[in-house]
Amino acid sequence: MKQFVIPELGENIQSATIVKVLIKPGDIVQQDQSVLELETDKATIEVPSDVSGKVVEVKVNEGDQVEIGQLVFTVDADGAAATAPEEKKEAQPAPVVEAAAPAETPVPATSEAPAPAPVIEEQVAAPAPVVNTPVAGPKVIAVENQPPILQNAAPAAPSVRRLAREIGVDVNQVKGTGPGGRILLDDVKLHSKLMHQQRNEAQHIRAEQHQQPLPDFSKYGDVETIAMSNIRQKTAEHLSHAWHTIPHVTQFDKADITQLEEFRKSYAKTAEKFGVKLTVTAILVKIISSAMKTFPQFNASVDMQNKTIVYKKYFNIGIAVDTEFGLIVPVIKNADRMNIIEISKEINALAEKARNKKVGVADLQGGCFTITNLGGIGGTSFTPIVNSPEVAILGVSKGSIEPVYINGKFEPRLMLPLSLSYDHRIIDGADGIRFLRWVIEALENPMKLIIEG
Ligand code: CAO
Repeated sequence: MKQFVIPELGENIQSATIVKVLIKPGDIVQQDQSVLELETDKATIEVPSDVSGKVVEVKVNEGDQVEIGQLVFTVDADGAAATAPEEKKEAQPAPVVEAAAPAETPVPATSEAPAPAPVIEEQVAAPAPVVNTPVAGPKVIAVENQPPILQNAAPAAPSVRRLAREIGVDVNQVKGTGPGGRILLDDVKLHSKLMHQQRNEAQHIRAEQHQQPLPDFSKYGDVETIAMSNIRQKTAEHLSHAWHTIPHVTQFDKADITQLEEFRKSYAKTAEKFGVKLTVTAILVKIISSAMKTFPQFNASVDMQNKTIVYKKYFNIGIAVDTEFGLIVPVIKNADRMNIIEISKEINALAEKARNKKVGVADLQGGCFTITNLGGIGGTSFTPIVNSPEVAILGVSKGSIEPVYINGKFEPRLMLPLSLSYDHRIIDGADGIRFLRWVIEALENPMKLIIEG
C-alpha cells in the first residue's frame, strides 16, 4: 500500500484549500496524473500524483483545508496498471508557482539530461504540476524530467527553463539563437534585459503622461482649460517615446552660405519660371540624401529587440512643417532621385497640404531622416529630438551675417547654424561630426554634390 500526501507547494505555502478531488476509490491512478486542484493564497494549482496503482481510500473532501504532508489517499500498488516504482517518490518535483511570484519560484532540482517540452496549460491535461493564475490568466510551467507533452514548444534545456522561471521570463517568448532555434542561457538573459528595458521605458512614458495632478491654478488668477488636439497628443506621445528611448547627442556647427545665398538670389527668377521659390530647405534635402549615401548609418533604424540595425536603401526625407494645428512631418520620397527644383515643388505641395489638413497618412510615412528648419523664424541653435525610429535629425537655425577671420582679416559672411541630433546607440561622435562637416562642405561648395553626391 502506498500513500499520497500533500507535497511541497512552494515557498511560504503551508496549507491550501481543496477545490477539486480528481480521483475516487477504485480509480486507477498513474504517476503524474492530476489528482487534486488546490487553491493557495497565491494561485490555483493542479497537483500530480507521485504514486500509481488502484485508489483504495480517499481521506479528503472538496473544501477541506489541508497541510503539507497530510494524507490524501492510499493506493494498492499491485492494482491494475500500477507502474510507479517506489523510489520515484523522492524524485518528484513539487508543484511550482510561477506566475504568482516568479522571483521566488521554487524549482525542482533535476539534471540536464532529458530536455522536456514546456507545457501549455490550456491545451493539455498536464500531468506535471500546473499553476493557474487567477489574475493574469492561465499560465503554464514546464517541469523537468517530464515527457514531451506539446509539439511546437520552445526547445530549451532544463537549466535554461529553470533560469527563465527564476527570473520571471516566459521561455516560450524567448527567441532562440542556438542550433535549430534552441534557446540558450544567454537568450533568456537578453530577453530578461529587454523586458526590463521596455518596462522602464513604459514607466518613464507613463510617468510623463500620467504626471502628478496639477495644482489649482485658478487660485492665482483666471485660467482656461482646453482639450489637447489629436496631433498634440500624438506629438507628445511620440516625442516622449523618442526622448526616453534614444540616447541623444546634438552636434553644432555653422556653414558659410554666403556664396550659396548669392546663387539662390541670382537663380530666384529662373526658379520662379519653374513655379517654385528656391530655399535653403530644398537644397538641404538634396544634400542630406547624398550625405546618407556616404554615411549609411544615418539611414538606419535600431532594432534592440532583435539586436539588429536596419539599413535602408531608399532616401526619404521628412520636413517638419509648422502649422496652426501643430507640428506635421510630411515625407519627400526618393529625394535622391529628384533635382532641387523638384524637391522645392514637393516641399511646397506637402507644406500646403499639411497646413490645409489635406495631408494623407502615406505622406507622413516612410521617412529616413528629418530636417527641421526654424531659421525662417529665428534662433541661433536648438536641440531637435530624433524622429524615432529614424536615427538623426538636422535642425537649422537663422542664417546671419557674422565676422569670420579669413586670410588675416575679418570678413562679413552669411553663416547658417546647424544642429545635428543623432542616436548615440549606433552613431559615434566622430561620425556625427564627419556627417555634419560633409553637409557643410556641400553647402559651401555645391561642386561636392556633383562630384561625390
Ligand atoms: N535662415 C535664414 N533664413 C531662412 C532660413 C534660415 N535657416 N530658412 C528659411 N529662411 C528664409 C527663406 O529663405 C525665406 O526667405 P525669403 O522670402 O527672403 O526667400 C523665408 O525664410 C521663408 O522660407 P520658407 O519657410 O517659406 O521656406 P523653407 O523652404 O525654408 O521652409 C518649411 C519650409 C516648411 C520648412 C517652413 O515653412 C516651416 O514650416 N518651418 C518650421 C519648421 C518647424 O516648425 N520646425 C520645428 C519642429 S520641432 O518643433
